[in-house]
Amino acid sequence: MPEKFDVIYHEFVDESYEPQETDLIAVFRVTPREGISIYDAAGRVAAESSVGTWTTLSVKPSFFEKLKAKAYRMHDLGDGSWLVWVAYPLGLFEEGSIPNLASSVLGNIFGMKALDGLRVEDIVFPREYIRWFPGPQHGIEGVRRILGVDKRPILATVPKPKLGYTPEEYGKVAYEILVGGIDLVKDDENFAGQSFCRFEARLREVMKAIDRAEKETGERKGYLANVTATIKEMEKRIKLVADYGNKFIMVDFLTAGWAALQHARELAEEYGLAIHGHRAFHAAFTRNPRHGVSMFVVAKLGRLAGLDHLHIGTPGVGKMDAKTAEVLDNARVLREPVFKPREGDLFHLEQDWAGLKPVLPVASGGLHPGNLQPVIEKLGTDVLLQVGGGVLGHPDGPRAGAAAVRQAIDAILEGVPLEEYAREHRELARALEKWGRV
Ligand code: CAP
Ligand code: MG
Repeated sequence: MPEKFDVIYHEFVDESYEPQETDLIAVFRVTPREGISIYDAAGRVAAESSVGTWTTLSVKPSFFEKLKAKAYRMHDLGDGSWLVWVAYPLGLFEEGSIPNLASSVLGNIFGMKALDGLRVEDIVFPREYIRWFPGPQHGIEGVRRILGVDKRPILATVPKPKLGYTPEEYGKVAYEILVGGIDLVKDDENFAGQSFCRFEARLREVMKAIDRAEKETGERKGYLANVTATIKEMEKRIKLVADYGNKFIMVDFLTAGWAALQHARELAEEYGLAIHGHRAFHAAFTRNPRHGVSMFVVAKLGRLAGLDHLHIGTPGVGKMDAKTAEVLDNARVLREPVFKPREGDLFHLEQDWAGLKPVLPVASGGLHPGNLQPVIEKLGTDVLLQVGGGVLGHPDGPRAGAAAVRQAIDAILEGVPLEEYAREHRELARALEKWGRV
């Protein structure tokens, strides 16, 4: 590497730098390529994600010095990778735009030749940055208020199979689920407005089901209607949801994009809707511990952008790959007013949310009445439990499946062992017979 080249990048490393209160801090896990020092690697990350480029330049704009990011701390993880802390001056970022932040800090740097791997573990937002964002409109309390559910976990079901229902069939199954005791029917992520089940026709049928189920049960019910689509279509769908009197929308925000989510959040404000955040696509970049972006960062951006619910995985059980400690950190960063890292956790920093409302964490993926207990024990009751196959797969049908989930919740909250409760509750007994318990 020519010396001059290195010097350019070293300008972006300053171990004596004390981060300012207004700086945005990112924590990277950096795996330098063989022959590249950690200084060179860290400097490249800070440079390319702020104002630097690969060569010296013959021009110097007036804000250049002020906008430089600084890699100010490096820690050897002893496995060829390092943690690197980079401070970004606030002036680097446009007000209120997650796409702009992502283009800098979650941008070109992942592809740099000098690195074998780069993972963004945390981004800490200063108060001044948070002020530019609305955060959740309803938050946990607001969602509980909409549904009239005080303390227990909120329950949702995705009718399975994922696709194939006509609007009428979907309405029928939605009714069974709701009347059986579930609070929310949730669309699957790839259920949009396909030819066999157009969005408005489905919405109409689900709203009829909600109406009937509310009258029969005396409980409030809702529909996590998947409005994810092209922007204009999404706008139409959000308005339709509000016109039909439903209080929720679902946005698959990583496939739709941050701008789509932020736009949905603006419309949700107008119509008073709560937003359910589904995260399909996340594992493409959250799963590799050496490269990509952590779910922790996605969760933080989700809170900033204003999700009311967000999928975070299932601790220790279920069908998706998830590390319990990470799931719990994700839940804490969504719910707590100030996130504090666990003892010895170097990957995360403290985050004061400056008053943004908390987001309801969603545990989903392979849940059934027999494995809800450890989820509640680990995540508590301020959680949304989504049970899809675990309701629709009940041997006696979706209504019995929904009842079994509700019975399992009652038993867990009353502290009664599931087997004992199942003696008096046939639906739960049949579910445990099929899936067992953990
Ligand atoms: C769950 C689900 C969710 C996953 C996604 C599914 O259904 O609807 O999309 O939970 O994972 O299609 O698999 P089941 P995550 O209840 O039938 O498993 O929540 O981890 O983002
Ligand atoms: Mg799904």
